[in-house]
Amino acid sequence: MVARQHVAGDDDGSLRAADGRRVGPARHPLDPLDAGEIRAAVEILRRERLVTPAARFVSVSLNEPAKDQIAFAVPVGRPSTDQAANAGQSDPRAAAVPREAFVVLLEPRQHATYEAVVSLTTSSVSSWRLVPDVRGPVTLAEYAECERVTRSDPQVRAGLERRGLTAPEQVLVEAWGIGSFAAPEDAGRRVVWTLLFYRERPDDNPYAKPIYGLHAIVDLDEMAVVRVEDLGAVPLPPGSGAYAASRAGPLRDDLSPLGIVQPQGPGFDVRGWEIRWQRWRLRLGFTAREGLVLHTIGYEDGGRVRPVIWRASVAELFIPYADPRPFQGWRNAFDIGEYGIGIMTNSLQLGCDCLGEIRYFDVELADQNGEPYTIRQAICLHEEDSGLLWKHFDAALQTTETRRSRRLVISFIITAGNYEYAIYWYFYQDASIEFEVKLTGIVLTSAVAPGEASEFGTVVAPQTLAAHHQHFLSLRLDMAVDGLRNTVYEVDTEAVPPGPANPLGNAFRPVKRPLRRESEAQRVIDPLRGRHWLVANPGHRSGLGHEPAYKLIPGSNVLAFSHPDAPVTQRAAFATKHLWVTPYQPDERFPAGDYPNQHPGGAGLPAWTKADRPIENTDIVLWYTLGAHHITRPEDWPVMPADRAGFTLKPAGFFDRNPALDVAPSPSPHC
Ligand SMILES: [Cu+2]
Repeated sequence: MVARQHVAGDDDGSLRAADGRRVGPARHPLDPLDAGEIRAAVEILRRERLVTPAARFVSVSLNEPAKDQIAFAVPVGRPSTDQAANAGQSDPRAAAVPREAFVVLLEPRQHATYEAVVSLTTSSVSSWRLVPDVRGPVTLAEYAECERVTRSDPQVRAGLERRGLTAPEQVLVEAWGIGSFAAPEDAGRRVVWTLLFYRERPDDNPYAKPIYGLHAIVDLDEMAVVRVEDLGAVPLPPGSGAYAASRAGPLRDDLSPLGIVQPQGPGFDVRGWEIRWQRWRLRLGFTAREGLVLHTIGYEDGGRVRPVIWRASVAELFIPYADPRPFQGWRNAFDIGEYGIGIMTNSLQLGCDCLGEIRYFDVELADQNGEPYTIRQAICLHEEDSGLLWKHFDAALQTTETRRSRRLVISFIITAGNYEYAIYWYFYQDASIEFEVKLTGIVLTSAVAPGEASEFGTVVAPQTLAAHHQHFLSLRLDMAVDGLRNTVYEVDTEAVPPGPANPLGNAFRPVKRPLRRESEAQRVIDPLRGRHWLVANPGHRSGLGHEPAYKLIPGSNVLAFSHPDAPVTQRAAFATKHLWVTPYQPDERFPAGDYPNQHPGGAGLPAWTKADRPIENTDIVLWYTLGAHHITRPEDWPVMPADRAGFTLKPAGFFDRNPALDVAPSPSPHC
């Protein structure tokens, strides 16, 4: 994005420099806020004296307009210049949509969290409210300050000295959400607890030297250590855990060069935040909390764009650990609700994270002071060869028809403390969509005595225990298959009992059952029945008479092992089911509630679905829980090879034939 100054108050929503000169086209209503808009929103709040100088901004992001103010993308046949697409001129309503910022901020002296909606169009505050009884998430600046105050705390220093560690500046301090484990006397505070690690050399892997048993409880509002707990020392493990190329030992030199060349450039077309590739049309967004957001995903068919998904994002990322020992049992993280994965997003490097003809998107976020900053190359867009698309060899004719598959990849990567999550959305030529997360980085460790082992983790290096754990991603899929009114069916395959209708015993058939109310739509996978879920539009029929649908096909998945009554399960109830369906409500965005930090549980999906609302033939949201099970391995150390988990959305009755029949053969003379 180009830095532009936005003067709020332009009646047409266009961008103008301070002298009134138009400097760019009006933005599409779903475009993320740019630096000028972030600055303007914060200035308006300060001008209205709603914010004290001590305020800490959690996020300043687009307040997304209502659905009836947005249209899906324009079909390719219609003339559309960059400016027209950006301005939303193809959609006459778009230019009139007000630009609004949604602001979450903390007032630490009041121990308060506030939410504001600021109109950038009218340069005024549209709403302002104190959010009662919540503890706002941890900001990046607070995370860094927490390290500083913990390192300089006399009790922490005494604990380090008892362990023979005399260089507190070499201690890595991780601030962890305390969940519902805060001591009663701290119940009113906004607190985190800490895990400490030690860098013997500046380029060491700190997770190789976990400092056992020394934990600080830090009040983030006061930014002070409240208390320090010392369970007694366990010696630091001896290894360095080094993994950098300079320290990993001799490197292989046996890889021959592999280049990805697109001499005529990539096959996608980017207009502002809109992407067109093959028949896919969609828009990108980005928030401090969710990172990448996909908007208005549609597929062009017969000269019109058929909606598939209104909005898709990862709405929570929850990691429970298995080790029950004191403090180790506190380890669990809600990386989205307690921190935000947008703010953890990496700047990607060409040729490293993605390969080929890459188009990167910079994103702009607000820091704790409300100042805009840029994460350069935060989102990566590129094409990949993905093997075989379809093939048949006709033996009689001695002819072969083969098509290679190409996919569009939209990705971003976050670093959440020790761990990396690389998040990929793949769009295919057969109109299917795949979601994949690659888990890499460093497993979380604790020190054990020489020779000690544990059934709750794996010894991955001498005296280094990597606890078993799980990762649960909650995908919020606001579906719009051929329109907003959709019904979800669960489809199991059942064997027909042998008898007159099945004399040979071979018969099986899918059994399709509509999920009519929220209570019926809290489901788990059943791979042995081939269970999948269809999101169908009952108001339409395909040429063959089918309700057009997309089916959600689970990949490998798992449920949480924590006890149903465990405090951590209460806080992450969404992870007790793989599929939830709710009727669309604009304020139902996060499955563990808006403010999971220090929340006792019950918010989000379990609270909303108590109403048992009807979900048939209406605007619905699918929540898919994707669990990655991680029994740690020695091979995960000192940095783990990427593990994968995902799921697929495939058209089912959406088309009347293979939608990739029109893909041309590869230009190779042999095809
Ligand atoms: Cu893991």
